[in-house]
Order: sequence, then structure tokens, then C-alpha cells
Amino acid sequence: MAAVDLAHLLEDRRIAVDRALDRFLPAAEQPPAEIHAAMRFAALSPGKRLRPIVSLCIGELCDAPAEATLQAACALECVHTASLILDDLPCMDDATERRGREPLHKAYSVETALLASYGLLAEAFARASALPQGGALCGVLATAIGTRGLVFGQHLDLTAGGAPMTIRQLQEMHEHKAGALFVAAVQLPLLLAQAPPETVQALTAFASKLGLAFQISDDVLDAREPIEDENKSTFVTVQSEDEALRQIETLTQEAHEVLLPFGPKAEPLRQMTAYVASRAR
Ligand code: GRG
Repeated sequence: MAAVDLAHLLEDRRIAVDRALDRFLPAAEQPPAEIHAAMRFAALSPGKRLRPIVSLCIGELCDAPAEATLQAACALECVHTASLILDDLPCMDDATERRGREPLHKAYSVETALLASYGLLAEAFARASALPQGGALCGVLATAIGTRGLVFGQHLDLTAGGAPMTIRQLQEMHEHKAGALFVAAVQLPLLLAQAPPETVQALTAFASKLGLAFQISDDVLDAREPIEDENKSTFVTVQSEDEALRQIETLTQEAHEVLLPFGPKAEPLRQMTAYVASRAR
């Protein structure tokens, strides 16, 4: 697929997700107006929408119902946004910037940021529960968020306290902190498609590889920026940048191998994987 086609593939789906998110979120004028405005500020700010795009590509691959897949993808993006809001708080990462803007707690207040984050989580669950397979969809989201997912990953991050991590510890942290939502991105449309267990197993493995490749690329890109926290372990502090790039290459190849049996229909997912890897080159 030519670069221009890949740009269209990502851009067309990103636009579809942004439009759907706009409809998915409560109107800013609807009370509590400040919380709804804050939820919209955070969720509609210019993110890449990688996780919902993965959901749409998986949905197309497995013939999941398109509108339900789009709704589930929006629910997942709301969970992702809720996690970013919490991660940026002074008691967590104390971020000064998010998606090129002020983090939500600076644009509004810490109190409003907390309520908006919970509001986004609740909206995600309310909407997901109303879809076919609603109970199972909510189970996937809850698993991704809780102590088997984001909460565990964030706990490992916070308790590391700047002490150097081994590559195994770093991998374990990011399997939960970054990987969990890529796994959910794949599993939500597979539930909607009522895909067989072997397909779920194969594509979950694909998601784990994609999530890890994404995080390593992110660390490589961050390392090229002015240093924010020099004590933090990343995939380029526990090994060299060349080793990190080779690890991305290996994960990309393995992810492509998982997609082989799915034939040409998996081309958008192959391109997504190549895109994630290419960000670090
Ligand atoms: C209860 C939801 C909840 C979470 C509690 C705070 C927390 C635990 C976890 C934080 C998880 C987190 C923010 C991980 C960072 C993952 C990451 C690399 C995010 C950036 O993803 P991109 O680059 O961002 O896809 P955009 O802005 O493009 O969406």
C-alpha cells in the first residue's frame, strides 16, 4: 500500500471516529455543563485515535456490525482519555502538556478533571452496555482498566520510584499500562462479530505485539526530545536505541505473521502496524 493510501486509511477512520465521538459525548450545554464541557475538551482534543482505528480495522476484518463497532471504539477512546486525564494529575505524572494543549486539570481544575474522568468512564460503560453483547463488552473494558490492566501498570510505574527497571519489569509494566487498551481495541469488535476463540486468541496476540511496539516507538521518540525525567526507565535506557529499533522490527514481523492467515483483508492492520513501527525511524 502506498504512503498516500496509508495516510487516507488512517485519516478517513480518524475523521469517522472524531465525528462519532462528537455525537457519543453528552452536549456541552447539558447540565452539569462544566463537566460535560471538560469531558468534550479532553476527548475531542487532537489525539491520533489509534485504538479506535484498530477496532474499526478489526471490525472490517471480521465483519462485525459497523455502527456497533464505531460505538464500542468511541467507548474505548473515552476510557483512554479518562486514563490520560488521571495520568496528567499532579499526584501522578504532573504533566504540563497534553495533545498540544494544557492538561485538563490546568485548563479547568483538579476537581473538574477528576469528575470529567469518571464521567467519561461511566459514559463508556453506559454506551457499551446498550450494544449487542453489552455485558461482555463491559467485561473487556473493565479488565483493561482495573488491576489486570491500566491500574496495575500505573501502580508498577508509580512504585518504581525512579529506581532502574530491568527490561522484563519495563515490559510487564507496559503490557498493562499501554498494551491493555490495544488488547481491548481488538477484543471489542471480535465480541461484536462473535468471532471463534482461535481468532480471538490470534488477534489478541497481535494486539499485545502492536501495543508493545507502540510503547517502544514512543520511548524512542521521547528520547529524542529534551529530557523530562532522567531517572525514568524507558526502552532506550534499559538498552540502546539500536536495540530498541530492532525490538520494534521483530515485534512488527511477528505481528505480520499473526495476520498472514487473514489474507488481503488484513492489509489495513498490516499498514497500521507498519505505521506504528515507522514513527520511530
Ligand atoms: C482508572 C482509567 C483509569 C486509569 C487509572 C492513570 C492510570 C490508571 C493509567 C495511565 C495509563 C496511561 C495514561 C498510559 C500511557 C499510555 C500512552 C503511551 C498514551 C499515549 O497514547 P497516544 O500516543 O496518545 O496514542 P493520543 O494523544 O494520540 O491518544
